[in-house]
Amino acid sequence: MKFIFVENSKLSRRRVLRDAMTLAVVASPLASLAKAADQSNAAEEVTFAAGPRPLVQYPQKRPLTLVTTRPPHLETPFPVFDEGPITPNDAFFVRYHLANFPTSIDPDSYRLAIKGAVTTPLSLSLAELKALGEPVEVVAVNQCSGNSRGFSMPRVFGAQLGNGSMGNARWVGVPLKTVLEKAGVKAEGKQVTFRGLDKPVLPSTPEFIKALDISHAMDGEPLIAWSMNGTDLPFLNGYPIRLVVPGYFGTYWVKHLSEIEVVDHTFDGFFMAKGYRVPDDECFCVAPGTAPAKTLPISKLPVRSFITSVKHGDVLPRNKSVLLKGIAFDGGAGVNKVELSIDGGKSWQNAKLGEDLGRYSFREWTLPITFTHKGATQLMVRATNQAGETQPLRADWNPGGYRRHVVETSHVTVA
Ligand SMILES: Nc1nc2c(c(=O)[nH]1)N[C@H]1C(S)=C(S)[C@@H](COP(=O)(O)O)O[C@H]1N2
Ligand SMILES: [Mo]
Repeated sequence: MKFIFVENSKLSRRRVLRDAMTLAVVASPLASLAKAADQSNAAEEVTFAAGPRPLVQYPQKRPLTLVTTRPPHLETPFPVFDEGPITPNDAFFVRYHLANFPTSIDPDSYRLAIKGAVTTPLSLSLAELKALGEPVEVVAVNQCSGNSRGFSMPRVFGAQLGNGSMGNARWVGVPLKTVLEKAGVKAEGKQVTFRGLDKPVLPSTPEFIKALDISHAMDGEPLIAWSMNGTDLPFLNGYPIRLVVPGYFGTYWVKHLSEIEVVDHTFDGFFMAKGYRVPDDECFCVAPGTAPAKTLPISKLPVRSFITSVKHGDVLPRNKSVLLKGIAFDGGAGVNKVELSIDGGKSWQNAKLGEDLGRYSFREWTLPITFTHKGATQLMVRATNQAGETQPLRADWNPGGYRRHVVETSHVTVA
């Protein structure tokens, strides 16, 4: 694994990043891990099923769980989600599709282009972008479409992700709408496409370009964000600007955003027309192992919940109150109810919801439980949103292993 660094740096930020990158490669076992990961076959990559996955150290990050090295895909170690509803920047997961991602960016010469079916094409500096209007703020979950894919049965192709390809942060930026209004969208505008600075290594690899319908792009919700939890975006999370699409899967949250184009058709690039598609039916699922007849682009996050205070194999005391704790979230209807079952789903008890940080945020929940029966116990957690949507007891399946949101079960022992 090699990072290419631009040798020309009066900018301290650039130097810091460069040194940090160098440091990471030299001072960590990254090089050998990268090699090991490259040589492993697909089956060995499901290490969370077979044993613990290695932690790796990247710039501006604490050690994160390695999924793939080229391009980097790093997951948040699950215990981080028990620390609070906001995922710290240094623990936030990282996902790239293209190995040629930038390792050095000069904020002073950075430009965001707005082009296509607009009356005034723009090339905005970061200062100009930030001066376009009052900054807005949203706390929102960024979750990879394939989060938890590694638990799909039958197994599906693609990186075998655990549950750590998600995170919740406070994003600040300018509404995409403000930028598009400044450029003036022409009547023929049908979709808006987004691309970042990362490039394919091979010409045959498709570029990472995503699209939103013009109505969504103009509804005031998607942001062009430059701040995450009160500070600049970490480099690997899209510095200096990224798209934030509250309620939508992370695939739309284009990092190192450099080009916005209004197009007069439905964009048919690989990552819209071929990748990130789900069965076009009510459950976005098909019978396990079968292929859907019709698909559509993945969109909103389904309602989901996790127990964070307990992990598989934990031993819990009997006849003593144990405070169970976790998180729940959805695509923006808002979490309404979180229930727990300790008897395999026969009966359910309501948890207490924590502070409401907004309808796109993780919502903490707590529930004190006194276990009275000794032995193997299944803790199940199920959330329901304001729209009445809940989680299935048996996992939905689709060929991409996308949007998993089954009721999670933790196997513990009461002693
Ligand atoms: N430029 C760029 N943006 C991107 C991607 C990418 O490969 N390149 N991957 C997307 C996907 S699929 C996800 S899940 C999120 C992950 O965001 P993160 O790396 O900040 O966690 O970034 C999205 N934005
Ligand atoms: Mo993703």
